[in-house]
Amino acid sequence: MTSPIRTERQGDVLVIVSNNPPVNALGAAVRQGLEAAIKEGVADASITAMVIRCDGRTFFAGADITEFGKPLQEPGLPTVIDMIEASSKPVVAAIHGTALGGGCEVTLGCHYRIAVPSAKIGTPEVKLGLLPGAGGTQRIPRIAGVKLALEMTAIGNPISAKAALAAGLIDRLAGEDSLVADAVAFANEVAAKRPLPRASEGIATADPEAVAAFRKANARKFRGFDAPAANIACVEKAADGSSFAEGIAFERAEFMKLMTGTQSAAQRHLFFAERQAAKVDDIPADTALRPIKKVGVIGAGTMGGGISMNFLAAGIPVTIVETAQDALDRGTGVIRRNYEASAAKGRFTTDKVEAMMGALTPTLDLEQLADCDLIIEAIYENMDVKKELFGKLDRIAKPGAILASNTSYLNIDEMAAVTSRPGDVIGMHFFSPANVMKLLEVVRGAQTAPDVLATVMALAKPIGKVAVVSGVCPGFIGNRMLSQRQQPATEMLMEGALPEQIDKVHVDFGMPMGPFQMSDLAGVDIGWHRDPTRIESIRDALAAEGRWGQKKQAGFYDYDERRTPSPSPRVAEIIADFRAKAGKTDRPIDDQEIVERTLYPMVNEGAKILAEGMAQRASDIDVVWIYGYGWPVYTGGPMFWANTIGLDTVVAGLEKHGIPVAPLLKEKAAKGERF
Ligand code: T1G
Repeated sequence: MTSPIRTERQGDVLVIVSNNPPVNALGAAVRQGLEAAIKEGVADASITAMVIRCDGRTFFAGADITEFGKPLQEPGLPTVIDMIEASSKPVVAAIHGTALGGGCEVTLGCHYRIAVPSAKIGTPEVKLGLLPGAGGTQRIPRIAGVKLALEMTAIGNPISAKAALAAGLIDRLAGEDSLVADAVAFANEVAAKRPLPRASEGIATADPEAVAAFRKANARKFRGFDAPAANIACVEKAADGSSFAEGIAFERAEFMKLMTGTQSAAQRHLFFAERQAAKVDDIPADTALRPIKKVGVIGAGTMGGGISMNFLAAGIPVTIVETAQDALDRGTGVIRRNYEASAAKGRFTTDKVEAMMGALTPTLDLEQLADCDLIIEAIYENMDVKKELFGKLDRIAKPGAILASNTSYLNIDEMAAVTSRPGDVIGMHFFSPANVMKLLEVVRGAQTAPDVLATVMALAKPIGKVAVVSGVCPGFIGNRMLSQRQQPATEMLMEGALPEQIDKVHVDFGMPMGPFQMSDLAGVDIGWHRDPTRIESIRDALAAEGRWGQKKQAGFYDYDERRTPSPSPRVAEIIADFRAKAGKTDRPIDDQEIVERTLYPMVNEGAKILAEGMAQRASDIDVVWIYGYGWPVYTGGPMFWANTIGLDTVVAGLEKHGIPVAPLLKEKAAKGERF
């Protein structure tokens, strides 16, 4: 097997090059190759310095995540990095792309670091439920201080080369197109310099105020996660006067605790699930895509506006259509205000805001969509109105234009059937707020053409979305499973539970909110028959009293002016009333029962969705729930979570409450299989 590592001589400098596409992951062969190359450089008397660089789009993007959970093949990364640092000759890291995780740690083992201005370095291990386990938590604080080390390790976002230079994490910037030459020149420059700067010999100054402030500022973000606290503890260890070796031993112990835990397994599952979701099994990866240079959006309401913002931010001009001038002005006004708010937070420059607004063409004339490559309708949910619109679009849109609906549950095939081009019709279900939520459910109609599906799937990343393919069924993947949670939750109100108890179980589980808080957010009056005299459910009773949710500061909860929910004595009365009228006597309902009757049915529905082929794979369902509904990342999504607790446990819980078990779930549980 050819080693992914080769060496080249440039004068007295040994250039060690990694070529391990796609991202130079530090797999076993790379580590073995690095070890051999360093040994070669140290042993060869004619070599005065070494440079480590990578071919392809990026410097080492970290340890090879596919090796995790498997027996370690020596040498481990810490060994290689210690060898680099111990080298008697200077080693320069030449960085381009993203030096992440173990890749960043390799640079910290080097004596000098040079990077192109576009490079980024970071330690995102916490996003995999881990920590930098090859010395990063001990070397970063010694070079850049505790404050930055906390940000880099416990939050995990990469920093720019410029910021790294300012922090001392890199020594100089190279020309964007002259990295190798500049690195070799740098190596020659420092070849004779001694002593060699070794990060492990540095001192990190304790900063307990910064640690306390950091913990406080991120408490909400870190809720439920194990890894952030472990990262913070390691950084503290680096600055509490312990020796480097003691710090490394502590780091290793914390790393292994996380590596063998369920959270990291779940977060690593999500890493690959997200990338897998982008692939459509029965469509070749090299399918030619349709060019999307101009997009039309119909409806300038909350969804239409948010959808437009995604394309404008990606540099794709948008024509937005409304039926009335005031609605159009209101819609474009919201778009500008949202962008200005983001600019105020430093997300966009004002020039960028003006450029995006400049690329937005508001119109009342549907005909103006005739030259669009993709047209997305985001009008209100009424099938007749949508079918009429698709009939018009069929006449207006140019040949080859993709016609998409943002419906959250209506039948895409019915819309396609009113056109002469059903192959060009597809669902693009964005989640509100559409310019923020990452999930895009791409609904594949019975006749959706492969290149149409491939084109829309490929569009997701440039517009900042994670796309998942769904078949045509009521509620697609996400809402279909969501509906399985609401019914049993309402039943338990009739049996003795209260909204705040049920919601607390979901929030403690890690969901952003429970079923009743969500109803109040969406609106208790959604789907209500509007007849206050007809009280057939608790929901009817609330709606009849005007308790329509947050917007009315009263729903299943009472809300203060800052929309903080509090349990409502009036709602407790209404529920008790209802139980009495229904002849129900309430009984104690414990939290486990709530989990079994509200979360297990979602897994059950997921199994049906899989069996019907409405989702390509179980991991897609996990991606939907994590990016669309805030399912806790550290459980990996509903299907992975079910695997973790055991499918037999889920089946037993469902059967205990008389809930019919999906055949696929029953079968897998019986065979001891996983999704
Ligand atoms: N290991 C294995 N495969 C990886 C990988 C990795 N580290 N990174 C990416 N891939 C695969 C990915 O699955 C995909 O495969 C292809 O590469 C392209 O990736 C000891 C413990 C670098 C910013 O967390 O963030 O080091 O789908 O689609 O959008 O302390 O990949 O094509 O088959 O994402 O251009 C820490 C993870 C590891 C960085 C590029 N490192 N990677 O993004 O491409 S833990 C990370 C990324 C660690 C040490 C610890 C991104 C990227 P496929 P892609 P991209």
